[in-house]
Amino acid sequence: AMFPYPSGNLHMGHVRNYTLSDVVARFKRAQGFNVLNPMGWDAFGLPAENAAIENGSHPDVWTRKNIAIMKDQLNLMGVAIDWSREVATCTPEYYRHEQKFFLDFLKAGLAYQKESFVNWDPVENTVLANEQVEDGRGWRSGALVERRKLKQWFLKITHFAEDLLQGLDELQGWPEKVRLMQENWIGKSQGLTFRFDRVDSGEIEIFTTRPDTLFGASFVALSPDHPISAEVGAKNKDADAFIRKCRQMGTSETTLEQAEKEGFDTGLRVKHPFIDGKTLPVYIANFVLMDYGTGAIFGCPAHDQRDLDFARKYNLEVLPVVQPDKEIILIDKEAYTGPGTLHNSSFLDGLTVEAAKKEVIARFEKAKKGQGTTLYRLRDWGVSRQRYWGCPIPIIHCDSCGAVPVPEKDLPVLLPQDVTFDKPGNPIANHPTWKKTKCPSCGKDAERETDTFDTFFESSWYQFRYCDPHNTASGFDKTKASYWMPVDQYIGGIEHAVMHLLYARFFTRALKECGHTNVAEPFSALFTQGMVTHETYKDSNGKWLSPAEITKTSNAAYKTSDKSPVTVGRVEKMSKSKKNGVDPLEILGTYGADAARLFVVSDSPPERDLEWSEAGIDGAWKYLNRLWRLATESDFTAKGGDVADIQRKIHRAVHDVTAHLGNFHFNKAVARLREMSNALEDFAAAKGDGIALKEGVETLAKLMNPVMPHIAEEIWQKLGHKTLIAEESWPVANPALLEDDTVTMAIQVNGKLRATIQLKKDINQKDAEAAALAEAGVQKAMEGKPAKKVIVVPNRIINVVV
Ligand code: ANZ
Ligand code: ZN
Repeated sequence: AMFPYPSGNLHMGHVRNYTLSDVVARFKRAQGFNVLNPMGWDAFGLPAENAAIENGSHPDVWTRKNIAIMKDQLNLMGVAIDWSREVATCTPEYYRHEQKFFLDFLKAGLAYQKESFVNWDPVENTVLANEQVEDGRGWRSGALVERRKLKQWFLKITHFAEDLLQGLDELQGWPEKVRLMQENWIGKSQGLTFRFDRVDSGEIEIFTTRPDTLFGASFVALSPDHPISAEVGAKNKDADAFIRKCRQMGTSETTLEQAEKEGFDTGLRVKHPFIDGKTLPVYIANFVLMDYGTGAIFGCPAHDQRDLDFARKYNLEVLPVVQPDKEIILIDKEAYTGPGTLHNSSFLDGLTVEAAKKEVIARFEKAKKGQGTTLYRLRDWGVSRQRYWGCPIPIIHCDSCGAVPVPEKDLPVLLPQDVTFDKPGNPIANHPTWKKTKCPSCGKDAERETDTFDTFFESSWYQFRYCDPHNTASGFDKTKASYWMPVDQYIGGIEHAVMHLLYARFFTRALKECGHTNVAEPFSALFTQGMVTHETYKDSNGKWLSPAEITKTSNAAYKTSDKSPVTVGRVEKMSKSKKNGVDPLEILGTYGADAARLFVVSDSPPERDLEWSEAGIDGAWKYLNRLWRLATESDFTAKGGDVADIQRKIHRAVHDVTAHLGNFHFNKAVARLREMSNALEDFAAAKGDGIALKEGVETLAKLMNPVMPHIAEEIWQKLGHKTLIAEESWPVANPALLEDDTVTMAIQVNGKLRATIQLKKDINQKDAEAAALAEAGVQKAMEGKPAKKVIVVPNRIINVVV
């Protein structure tokens, strides 16, 4: 399971996640697999620092306290975790190894420093990765992100762009949706890079994926951060003001995508490469990114929506050059981006889009003015954060030698404990002495890097650490890691589809390239569970109320304290802001862990959202009580009677529950358990054979154990066993008992259907004949005459001739 951030309390999402993983672990273990079900703490990060700022607790103390609490809660849930392998990423025992990995990455050219524009979160006072910017806002603070230029450390995830993309094909155990999201994030594009000649002098290099549309080009646009934009800005105050305005936006693509398209006409012009005498205006445009392609584009408004919006705004030419089939299309407010045939395009006329792309690329390559190019949208991973509660980046800055790696013998670079949070900015940078040191290379006074790693750094390799958690030499032993890895089944939230899961895939490749592992992919199968949701409630003033504050009757809801009316709102993901969360601790206290576990797996398929309800958890609890009564109040001494039917039911249940658990159809598995226990209850009520009944209840206990381990264990004891059910092996269905052993046979008298009859399968001729002749309907049709002949078609028809 994805390890939690130690916020201080488990929430229902955790309960669901860790129940699912525990069911898998217990089920596979019973089936005889060697199962590693570890747990750890993604323990660095901002909330600890915010708590320090708010209430003066040290992040270290706060985090450790939270870990202790949440560990207790996980144990209350009965999650079967191997705590001897517990990992907390904020400990030097853990993070020292990633400092070493980082130095190895540096040596291998997989880590580097560069000055770049970053997303600056003005509330959290830190840099955010593009992935951490949502709709132009910081993913945690919600503050509008600004663009700033800073020197940052980067990991070269782009080095593996193609491999990360190709590798997705092999991840057949991942949801299609997640693979698609990663594919889009990597964003491979094939196109052409070429240079326009400027009318004055010099060139502008652009990247396009649609070289076929070049005859429809009506402008060229530069990124505000393009060097030519800077040149223009240096001479022109208005241009400069426009560039500054653009910088107020973040760097993420979605921000740029959503902003209104704006431009500034530089007055420069370029020559059209294929049309003598034609020139195009050059704009600075807010929607052109500097770090994609060349930071400059040509716009073809007829076939690109952004370009069209831009052209309409600045009255630029809109010239269609691609038409679908034979129709002539008119471009008004919508660009045509589909396939078709070229026209208005000189030597391209009549070619398909694909053929025209090839032709244009060939011409540029021949003229040595451009070349076919493959681009990836994926950017290198900026890992520097200006925060305290993270792993120190093991670098020393020297005026003479530059950025010098901390020598391995000096690792770990420990986080200072004695920091204060009273000033804005980074507490380590504010520390009076910590950063002062000597250059390892020349011995002169130097300063430590005060940035810490993005916390996704820690979560990129913890799965390796679980394989060898106490290794002090190298983070983990290669052979031990190869024994367990890749993770056979990873379970967590869909919100990690891109960031964490892509970083971890990259990190594995980087570790491999540096010789730390032979493992190629970290997670061979991934399951993403749905959210836990709940109704929302508001009082008469529109204030959110928690489920605990209200009372619901069958047709109304009111506030428990003063009986005032309550509006019942939509079912939404449990959240603090809407107060619609339910505290797992309260549930565990009231209903017990098994009821909670049972409810979270039984109510809906694990990949779907689960709506939490009082009625649901109550139903689960009632069912547990029934199971308990079945196991403890049944008469196991009754003797005799037919046991074939109940045995068949038991074995079919074994078969189906096994299949459902194996396919993550946990809700269906629970439904089958219910059918099975119903059958056993009926059998007990009918005073069925005690030995068969007991066998049935024992089998039921084993089947329910992955979901309801506490009650299963207790029942096992009550049935007289001295062993643990957790150590029992999984029941195996007897194939002979899975088949129906009766058949329905039709009986005809002189060719007419007179009766149907249930008979034992493969019954012998004589018995079939006797049974048929004893049927009332048959006797009536025979009118007292003797049978001349009886023909039995085995398992199908009995023909009586009179
Ligand atoms: C001309 C053109 C005509 C384009 C047309 C599209 C349609 P993907 O698929 O995302 O790679 N582009 C190139 N560099 C850019 C940058 N730095 N910032 C913003 N836009 C950029 O898209 C590539 C297309 O996005 C390129 O193809 C370019 O516009 C634009 F009918 O060139 B196209
Ligand atoms: Zn030096």
